[in-house]
Parts: sequence; structure tokens; C-alpha cells
Amino acid sequence: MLKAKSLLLLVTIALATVASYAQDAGRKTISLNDQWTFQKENGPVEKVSIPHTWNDKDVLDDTPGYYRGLGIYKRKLKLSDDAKNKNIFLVFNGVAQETEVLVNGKSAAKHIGSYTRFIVPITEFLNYKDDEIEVRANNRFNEDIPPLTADFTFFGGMYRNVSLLITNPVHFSQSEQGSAGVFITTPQVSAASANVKINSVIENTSAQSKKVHIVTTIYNTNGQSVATQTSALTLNKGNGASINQDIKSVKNPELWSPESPYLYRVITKIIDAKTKAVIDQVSNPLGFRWFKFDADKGFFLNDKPVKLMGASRHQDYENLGNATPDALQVKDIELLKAMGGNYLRVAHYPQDPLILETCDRLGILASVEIPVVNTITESQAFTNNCLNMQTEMIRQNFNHPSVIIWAYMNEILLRLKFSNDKPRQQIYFDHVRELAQKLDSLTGKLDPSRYTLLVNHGSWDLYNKVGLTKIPMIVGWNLYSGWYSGVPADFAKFLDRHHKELPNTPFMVTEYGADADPRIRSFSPIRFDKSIEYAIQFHQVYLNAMLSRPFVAGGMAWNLADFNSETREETMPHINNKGLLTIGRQPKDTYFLYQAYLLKKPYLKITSAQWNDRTSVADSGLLVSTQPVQVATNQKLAELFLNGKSLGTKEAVDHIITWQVPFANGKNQLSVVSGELNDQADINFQLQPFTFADSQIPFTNMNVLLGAKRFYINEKEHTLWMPDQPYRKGAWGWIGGEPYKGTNNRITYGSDKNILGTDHDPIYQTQQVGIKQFKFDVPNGEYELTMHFAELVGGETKEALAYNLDNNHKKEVEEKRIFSIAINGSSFMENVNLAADFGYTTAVEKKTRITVQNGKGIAIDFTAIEGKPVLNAIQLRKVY
Ligand code: GCB
Repeated sequence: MLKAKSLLLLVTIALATVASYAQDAGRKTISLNDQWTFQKENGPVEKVSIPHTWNDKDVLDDTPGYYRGLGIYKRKLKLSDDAKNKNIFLVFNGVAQETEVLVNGKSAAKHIGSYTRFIVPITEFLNYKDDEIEVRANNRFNEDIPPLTADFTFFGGMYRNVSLLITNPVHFSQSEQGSAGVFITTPQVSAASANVKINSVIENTSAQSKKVHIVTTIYNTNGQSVATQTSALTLNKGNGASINQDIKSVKNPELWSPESPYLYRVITKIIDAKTKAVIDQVSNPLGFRWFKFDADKGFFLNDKPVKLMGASRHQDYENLGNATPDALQVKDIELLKAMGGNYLRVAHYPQDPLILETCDRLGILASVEIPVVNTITESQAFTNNCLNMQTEMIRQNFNHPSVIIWAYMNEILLRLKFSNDKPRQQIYFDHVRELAQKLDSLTGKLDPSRYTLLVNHGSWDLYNKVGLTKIPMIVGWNLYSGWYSGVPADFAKFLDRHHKELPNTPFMVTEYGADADPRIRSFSPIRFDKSIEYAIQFHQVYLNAMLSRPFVAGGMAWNLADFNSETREETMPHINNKGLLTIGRQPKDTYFLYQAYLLKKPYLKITSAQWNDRTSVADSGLLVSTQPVQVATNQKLAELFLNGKSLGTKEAVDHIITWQVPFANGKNQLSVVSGELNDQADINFQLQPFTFADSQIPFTNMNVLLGAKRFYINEKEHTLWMPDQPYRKGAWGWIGGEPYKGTNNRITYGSDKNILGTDHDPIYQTQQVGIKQFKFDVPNGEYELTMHFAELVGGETKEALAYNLDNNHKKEVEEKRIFSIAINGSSFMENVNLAADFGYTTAVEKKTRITVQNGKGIAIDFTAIEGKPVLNAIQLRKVY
């Protein structure tokens, strides 16, 4: 007994020693996220904590644009006496986008760019009494700072963690572009042995020269040292040094891979040669892996072929803008891993340090890029900013084993300048090419161990003509056949074309995707309807094409999650809906499809289970409504049961099995079985009577979208909307007219304009044009009727949908429309002019009560005074 106790004591002492030793690493880092005040220029002062953005709300309102200007953050800094004689730094992980840091009113540093870390030495400005930090951040448009335009929101603010770093006068350099000051490479790795090179940059800001030892130790995951090296050097006063250490032959290294992301730790210390005290210490991850891209065979990791499959990611989150807390950042990478992904395209800019740390830990390979998107400015300042960002990105993320690629341009020929002046345009092209070449050469110089990547959109001829496919080591293509243009089947043709015409250039599909609004469903999915069902079909075609072609090194879905893009309108204004997850990170059916394609373990999931509240009209003469249900799986066969009764065993086609399910009113229990696997879903069904006379299906309420084949689920208000139908005797429907088809030859589904005054734009974006009557042959009773209108033609409009994401609205040709509405013969609204009375693209809701008598039902008549009457949606509720 006694023995055990003293053993415990010994262990405790050992732990205590380790702990105090760790604290005595010479440096201290303390979060400075709390206690800030914030104000917009001339705005009121408020208390905030970091991460913070000033655009979280104004990017979502109906007014175009968002605050792009100055924001001022202030905070007191209380330093204890032991901070004197130390070096004090502020570490900013990301501030958007032009920043000046002042200490006690004096400018300490400036930084350009929203997406990289910067470290500000502030020792010389401190009084150690009542120090004040002021951060002036500005997210105004600046033609010399990328990104200039892009399909994402340029949130302003101090939106990533801020901390205080206190070091001794001798320390690992804090002036190496925000990096750790220690750079690790593995020039040779095999399963038998590996070499590790460590370059440490050290500073001595003291007034004495100092003899130090640099001790680098590699630890395995058990905390055991597997190799160590010590170098002695004398640091002259006020001087720095860069030293290289070469650890030869780490024997039988555990390799890093997506299946087994084994991470070593490299701890580098500066030790006082005389006192043996630790003056400074940093820790870095180390993964042993080697890789190559092959134009015929794709990508190889540790000599094994690996298809790089995954997604791109933006850094913002539902209602938070870019001020995303740490836990949610980590969660994204966990979701990517759980999807079966092995690759993350960190797009379109470097992200929070946690992202690559989590990729290292979970075994996700990655590329990172700077935000040079759509277009460039032909100025020296723009070029310099690009080169600086590329340098910061590479230096700051140098030690992550997950990173295999540095990228530097995205769709740079999308926004073409000088289209009416060909000679001038040629000069512009030359500048773009020169900039690409400079960025590529710089990347090769800063890090020859990784690949370079330049990402193009699908204009094959243009990128080849300008010469951009010849510069990077890997070409990236963002392909949207079947979305912005063409049909999904064109995608495979493009892949084959690259392989044939650029046979020596490895490539990846760096983007592909289709908008999927989680609230929209359809049984006749078509392009631009934003239905989940269209997206499923689209991704199946793309996944099949990429997975069956070894020369395609990889494919990254656009995007892991929906994200903010202020200039977008469509069904969910200001949001890009191409995510496999919603902006609040709920999985869409497409996410389940990816699991079925990519996961190696057996997988079975009722995808349509997400759509667990449904409504539709009963099949003629029956007490059920038959609708398809989809299951995603990597098994060959599965059997579906409805309330315990088998609906048959079916074979998966492209990882999806579809059954026609006869849903009854109320709860329907679905279960699917394949071998040991099973999944369940309860679907709540509101059956609508085929005819109102059908006493077995009592009518309570219905919500109908006109001119639409889609279903819309308003989850907030629990309202289910269904497609319209032409009038049928004894039932309901429209008489006369046709669905709205868009204007100016723009290919859209209904209208793609932001409907003002509602969060439920899809209710208003389709309509029946030229409608004469809408009838409900309901029995006698008391009813509430609601009609919804919006004028879709006229007002401001965008030129074209495809990729057109700027605020370049144009006046649209107007269509005069005046009509009157009567209900059961009595006038309801006279001379309605939606545009003049309510404004263009504005939600108008008109509700009334109707007493149905004498078996007449409800007939709503639309009479044209000028132009064609319209109706966008209609609701009927039986009161009693
Ligand atoms: C692209 C862009 C990306 C957009 C995406 C889209 O090609 O690279 O920034 O968000 O298309 O959804 O249109």
C-alpha cells in the first residue's frame, strides 16, 4: 500500500517537473480576444470580443452592398512587471483587409491582406502602465489588393484570434512573414529511413552577445525522442542567425497518409550555453510522406495511387460572417473526413491556422492559394501584394505535412478587361501571364518540395492561348457543364480533351457543383431549379466521370458548405448554395451521396429522410400518394420497408436506389436493409384529397406554388408548398396562362431576382402568367384564402446569371400589367398594378376570409385591364 502511494508521488513529481519545464519554454502566449471596443468610423462604440466582423448582418439584408470602410478596435493592455526586459509582440491571425496597429497612439505596423497572419513587435512603444492598442482595419475596395471581385463576401474586421506573445530578447525570429521562424523539410523519405532538415532563424535583440545551443528533437506520438541534434552558435548583440540542422536517417519512420496520419513533433529550443536555461522553444508538426503527380496515372502518396477527392471550403458560417469560432472550423474538417474526403482545397485564400492543423491530424491532403480571383490590376503595387501574400502563405504554412500544393490564381480570365480593344487586351493578357510566371517562380524558390497549381474556368481556348496552362506544375479546371452552360455529359469530354491535348500536364478538377437550396425539392428536376434532386443527378455524373479516369488526379466539389456571397440573388439571396452542407453545416442529400461514393466502410442511408415533412395530392381514388424515396449506398442491393411491409429489393445505380413509396396520411415508417446495415426514417405526410368530395381525406389546408414543378419547405413556419396543377373538376387548379419563363433570354427557373420583403423568395419567383381563374371546388364552410404576388418583370436586373456576380444591374424592359381580382363574383382588388403599387420584385400577400355557401366552392377571377394578370402562389385553409 505504502509502496503504491510513494510511486504515485513520484509520478506526480515527475509530471510537475514536466509541467513547470514546459512553462519555462522561454516564451508565453496569451489570447487577447476579450475586452475590445469597436466602432465603425464615426459610429457608436460597442464592446466586442474577437473573432468579430462588422458585416455579419448587413450582408444579408435586402439592400445591395455592405459596409466597406474603416473599423476601429481598442483595448487596454496590462502587462505585469516580469514583461519588462522581454520582447512583446501582437500576433494577428487575420484582419480584413488593410490594417494599421497603433500602440499608445503611435503607429507600430501596417499590414495588407485579409487572410494571412502578421506579427507586430511593440516593445518600444510600451509604458507598462496604461498601454492601449488600437487596430484600424479597413475593408474598402482597393484596386491594388486582391481579391478585386469574387463570388464571396469580403467581410471586414478582426475576425481571427489575436494574441500577445512575450519572448526573451533571444528568440526564434518573429520577422519571418508571420511564420514560426523554423522551417522543416524532408528531402528524402522512404519506408526504411528519412532525412529531416531544419532551418531556424534566430534573433538577438539584446545588448549582449550570447552563446547558445540550438537543440532540435523529433518525438514520436508516445513522446519518445527518435532523433536529436544540437548546434552551438554565438549570437552577436543585435544580430540574427539562420542555422541549418540535418538529421540523417530516422530509421523506419511511421508514414503519414489519410488512413494513418502519423504525426511526429519537432521541438526546437534555444538553450543558454552557460546556464542551460531554455531561452525559447517552438513546436512543429512533422509527417513523413512523399508524393508525385503523373499526367497519365494521377496522384501517388508514398508510392500508392490515391485519388484526391474532397471539397473546397470557405471560412464563413451561418449568421457569423467570417468570424467563425475555433470549434466550428475544426468541425468542418471533421465533416469532410466523415464524408470520405481525403482532400481540401483551401479556397480562395489561406484560412485559420486550425484548418491545416486539423488536416495534418485527420489525414486530409490540401492545397492553399492566395485570393487572386477573376481579374488583376496591372500595377506594381498589385504585383507586390500578390508576391507578398504568396510568401506569407508559404512561410506560415510551411511545416504542415497535409499541404502538397501551393496555388495562386483562380479563374483569372473570367472578368476580361478591354474586350473592345484587342491590342490592349493582348497587353493585359501578357501582364496576367507575367504575374502568373512570377508567382510560380517565387513558389518554386520558396518551396521546391511542393507542386504549384493555377486554376482556370472552363474556357479551354482562352487559357491555352494566353499560355496559363504552361506555367504551373498542375492545372486546375473549374467545370460547370450542366450548370452555367451545356449538359453534365460535356464534363467527361472536357476531361478527355485535356488528357489528349495536354498529355504531359497533370490536372485536377478544382471545382464543380450545382446550387441546391435545402428547402427545394422536385420530382422533375431541371437545371437552375435549385432542387436537391438536380444536384444529386449532377454529382453522380461528375463523380462517375472522375473516378473512372485514372489521369484525373482528383476532384473537389464546390463547395463543402453553402457560403456568403453578397452579390448573389436567386432563391436564397446572398448565399451560394453549392455546398454539400448547408451554411449551418447540416448535411444535404448530396453529402450522403458522397459518403456512399467515397467511404470504404459499408454505407446505407435514406437520403430523402431529410425531407420528413411532405405533402401532395392523393393518387386518383386511393388513400395514398406515391412519391419516390432515395437511398444512398455503397452496397449492391437493398430492401425498403414501409410500415414493416417490403417494397422490394432493388439494385443501386450510381450509388442510389429509388423506390416508389405509397405514403398514407400521417406517419409513415420507412426502413431500409442491406445485409447487416439498416436505416430508418419517419415521414410525416399530409395527404391532399384528389377531389374535395373525398370524405376519407379531410381537407385542412394547402399551399400551392404557381408556375413551378418544385416543392418548397418553409421549416421555420412549418409550411409545405407543392406544385400547381391545371384545374380539375371537383378539385382545384388554375385555368389559363402559362408559367413565367424569364426575360431577355436569360435561362433561369422562374426569376432569379431577390424578392424584397420575404425570406421565402422561391414562393414568389415563379408565377402563372395570363391566368384567368383559380378554382377550389371545396364544400361549404369558412375558409381563409391567401394570394401571393410579385412583379418579376422590369426594374433593375443583372445582365446574365452565369458567373455574373457583380452589382452591374441594368434596367429591364418593363411590361405594363394592370388587373382586377374577383372572388365568387364580388370584387376583391381593382386595378392592381404590382409594380406601381408595391414596387418591382416585392412580395405582396393578400389574405381574406370566404364563407362558401350553396355548394359553389371558390372561384377567383382575374381580369386583365392591361397586359397579363399573374398569380405567384396561393394558400387555402379551412377554418371550420
Ligand atoms: C467558380 C468560382 C467560385 C464560385 C463558383 C460558383 O468557378 O471559382 O468562386 O463560387 O464558380 O458557384 O459560381
